Amino acid sequence: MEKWNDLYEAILHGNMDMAITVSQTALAEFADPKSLIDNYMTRAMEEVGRRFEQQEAFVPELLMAGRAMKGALEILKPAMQGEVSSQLGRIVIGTVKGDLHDIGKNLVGSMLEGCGFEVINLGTDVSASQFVETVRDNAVDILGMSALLTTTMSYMEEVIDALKTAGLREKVKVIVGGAPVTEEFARQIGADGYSENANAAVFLAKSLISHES
Ligand code: B1M
Repeated sequence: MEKWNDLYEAILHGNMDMAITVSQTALAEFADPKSLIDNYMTRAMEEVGRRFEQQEAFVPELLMAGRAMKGALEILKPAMQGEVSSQLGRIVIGTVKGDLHDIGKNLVGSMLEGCGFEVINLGTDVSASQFVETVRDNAVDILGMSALLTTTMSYMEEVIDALKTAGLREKVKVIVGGAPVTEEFARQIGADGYSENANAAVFLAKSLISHES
């Protein structure tokens, strides 16, 4: 059994108390938070999703797993935020309208924050006008959108169109992500970048900022 397998089991079975306790123990033993997330927590969520697809798990199980994952992330978050010497840029992120999935988006936000970006997190179910107003009023460098549903990912294009209508498209870089989103889809809708996971989102954001200056 791998060392922190209890964390995988806790999230898979939606046991938030156990997920929190194991995360605390792991940090006390100097485990790397990123590897806990990648090797145990995200894998558990993938397994919950697989079971849901196979009708071996249902919405309450998704909810409980999501709650356990969030509880553990709250414990790990402070340990992911290293020394930040300068502000790299300002990013607004949100999950698009109609979509309530926020675990991955929050993970991306925490990693960006930990790596020196100022992050404005608009939450879930974010409309095009909320994105546009936030970009307009806050001198935002990058707009990041997340979608977990095939039915909501198309809304990303509506947000990009709304930015164009507001005359803001050239002022901000747009990045997209989420399980159903692909590099090709990002290109099709006219985004500036796509990333598969939170680590890659940080690299992408840094590279877009450095090309700007
Ligand atoms: Co839902 N759900 N869900 N769900 N859920 C999925 C997405 C699903 C794939 C499950 C399945 O069928 N296998 C399926 C979508 C099918 C599809 O569209 N093709 C699904 C469904 C159908 C639904 C409902 C419709 C179920 C129902 O009610 N009948 C419903 C929809 C509600 C709504 O949004 N309107 C629903 C509801 C829920 C819960 C609320 C119960 C819960 C969410 C809790 C929460 O987020 N607060 C939930 C959960 C937990 C899941 C699964 C199991 C796990 C999602 C997750 O948190 N993953 C999911 C199955 C799966 O994804 N395997 C599923 C862990 C997270 C770390 O990964 O979010 O992918 P992820 O984020 C990654 C990358 O994608 C990327 O980086 C992150 C970190 O590495 N990334 C970005 C994400 N955003 C990014 C943005 C970026 C860059 C990278 O730049 C800006």
